[in-house]
Amino acid sequence: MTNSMSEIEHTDCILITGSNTAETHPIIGRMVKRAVQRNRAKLIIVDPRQVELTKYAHIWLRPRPGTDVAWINGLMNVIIAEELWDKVYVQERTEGFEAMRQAVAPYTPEVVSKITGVPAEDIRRAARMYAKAPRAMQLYAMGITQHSTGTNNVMALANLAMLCGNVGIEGGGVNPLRGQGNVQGACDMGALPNVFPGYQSVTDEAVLGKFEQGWGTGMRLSNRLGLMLTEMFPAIMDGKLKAMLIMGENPVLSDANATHVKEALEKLDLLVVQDIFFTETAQLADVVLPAASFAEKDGTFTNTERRVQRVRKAIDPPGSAMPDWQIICALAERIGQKLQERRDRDNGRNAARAAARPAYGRWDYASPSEIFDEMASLTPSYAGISYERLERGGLQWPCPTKYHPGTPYLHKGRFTRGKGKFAAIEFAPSAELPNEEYPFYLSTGRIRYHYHTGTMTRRSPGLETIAPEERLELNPQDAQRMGIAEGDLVRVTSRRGSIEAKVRLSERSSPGMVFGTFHFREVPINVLTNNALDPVAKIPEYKVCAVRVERVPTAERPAAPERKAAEELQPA
Ligand SMILES: Nc1nc2c(c(=O)[nH]1)N[C@H]1C(S)=C(S)[C@@H](COP(=O)(O)OP(=O)(O)OC[C@H]3O[C@@H](n4cnc5c(=O)[nH]c(N)nc54)[C@H](O)[C@@H]3O)O[C@H]1N2
Ligand SMILES: Nc1nc2c(c(=O)[nH]1)N[C@H]1C(S)=C(S)[C@@H](COP(=O)(O)OP(=O)(O)OC[C@H]3O[C@@H](n4cnc5c(=O)[nH]c(N)nc54)[C@H](O)[C@@H]3O)O[C@H]1N2
Ligand SMILES: [Mo]
Repeated sequence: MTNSMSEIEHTDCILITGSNTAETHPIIGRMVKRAVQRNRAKLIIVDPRQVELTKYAHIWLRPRPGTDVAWINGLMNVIIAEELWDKVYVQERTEGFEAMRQAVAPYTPEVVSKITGVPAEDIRRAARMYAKAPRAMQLYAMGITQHSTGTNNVMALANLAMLCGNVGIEGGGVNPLRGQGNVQGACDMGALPNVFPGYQSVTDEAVLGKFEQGWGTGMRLSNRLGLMLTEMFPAIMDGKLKAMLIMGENPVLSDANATHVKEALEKLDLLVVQDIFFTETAQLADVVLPAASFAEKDGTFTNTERRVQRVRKAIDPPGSAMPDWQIICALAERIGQKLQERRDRDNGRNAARAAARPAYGRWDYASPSEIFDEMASLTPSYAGISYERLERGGLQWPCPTKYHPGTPYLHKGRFTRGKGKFAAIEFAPSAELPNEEYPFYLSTGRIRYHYHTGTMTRRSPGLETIAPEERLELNPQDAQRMGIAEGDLVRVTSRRGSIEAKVRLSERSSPGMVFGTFHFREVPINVLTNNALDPVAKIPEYKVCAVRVERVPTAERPAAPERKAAEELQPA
């Protein structure tokens, strides 16, 4: 997030799009409810699904999935036409306005209405409400990013925020709600194919030199860009990638076009999986490394508002499980020894003598806090943070020095890059649209009671009692037309595969759309999803693909073993 969570309760207008906030970020969802009820903030929701927070919204726009650039450009079109934009801010703090103005000129409310299905007058109302608010905050999540146009969707939102002077102020901002507890921290630490910790580029010679020295590598570090996760599966199929270490991911259930993913993983020469449970992905592994869970180790998590917080070990890990950092160090040490032996052999030297020397950096850390200190010494945005300081509470980066209080919101006074840059963005349709053969939109996501592939939440008897099985959400109009009743079994088929699940009839999904989750291994919905990628972020189009829905006749139905398993799990 550019801004902080607490600012939600100190703003005049909140625009939420592509985020089922009340279910997926319940704490932030509560803050939004309070902002509306107690502080009279205006709430605009833009979502194809009738999410819980629409009950609190002043305006709810319901666009067709995958049409975000169109409505966002439409809002800007109105704001410019009605002279509601922040001219001083645009003049002083931004560049590229003219090109953006030209790009949004064709997106009149009437044109946008045709693309999105949202009434033109609603586009005007939303534009006025957002632009007239002294401070307006945007919250978004996967409904914006998980598209083949995800990067453009985000840039369009940034355009809108800058047009109204809402970046770099308290109670404003463009705020992606990060998903996992520590996904922000993982990115900050360089768990990306192109950067070191703190987003320092691997192609920058000065940066490379700094890390070689700081880590004591004794060799040049590679300046080559790695692959994104979604690029790895095709690379395996092409024979370019032979071995993989998967740590804390279950791609067999979570990645788009799952059949293809499984095929790729089976083709690897070596697959190592490091997880706290024996997952569907671990079942394909040559070696499984048991890891300790969050409650069984020390460390830090960096949350969605860039706040670094301590996590403290509460219980011992079971069996031979170890904290991830110890597993990584142990692996690295052995790999370093092997590399050194090979190098010495090539150089004709004595391998035994060589093995005694520390090679390829040091891996003998005594504690996570020692690792943190080394990282902070090489990472300007974390430089002022230490475990000692974190004892007194979390700190928000950038925190460049020991006495710096941390940064609640970014781009204050000036943008990190200097001037805020408008981009001219054109609407483009999703990679796959419904047609006669596949007439429905499939949208996928989450429910409140389960987490992702269910490795953890489906082991909780309480949650299993509330949500024991997948229920595909179908609009009652469609159901009636097709003779489908609540609880009926349907077969859903896309160009990539087919699954069977029971339906729940609900107005939450609009006619022509079905919604399902990826929480249940019995209904692996990613067999259906499209692995078309955004060209920049390489994120797959989880939120739009075309499917066919058919009722499965009773005679064809198998006994439902999953149902039984769920019942066995229920507490007596
Ligand atoms: N209970 C629970 N909470 C979670 C998780 C979980 O598994 N379970 N996972 C966590 C993680 S890692 C993440 S990333 C977050 C995800 O949090 P969210 O992104 O809120 O979760 P999703 O269910 O993917 O919902 C996306 C929303 O986008 C909407 N949407 C779909 N298509 C479009 C579109 O084309 N345009 C727009 N504007 N909206 C669209 C959907 O209707 C839905 O309301 O949740 C986190 N929180
Ligand atoms: N159809 C569809 N697919 C999606 C999405 C969608 O909206 N629709 N959303 C996507 C998104 S946003 C996300 S974030 C991904 C999530 O996809 P994944 O990350 O693959 O899903 P998880 O089930 O969270 O898997 C995390 C794994 O980490 C393990 N684990 C937990 N704690 C630890 C630990 O401390 N150490 C180790 N080593 N392992 C641990 C868990 O047991 C689990 O197996 O799914 C993506 N897939
Ligand atoms: Mo996520």
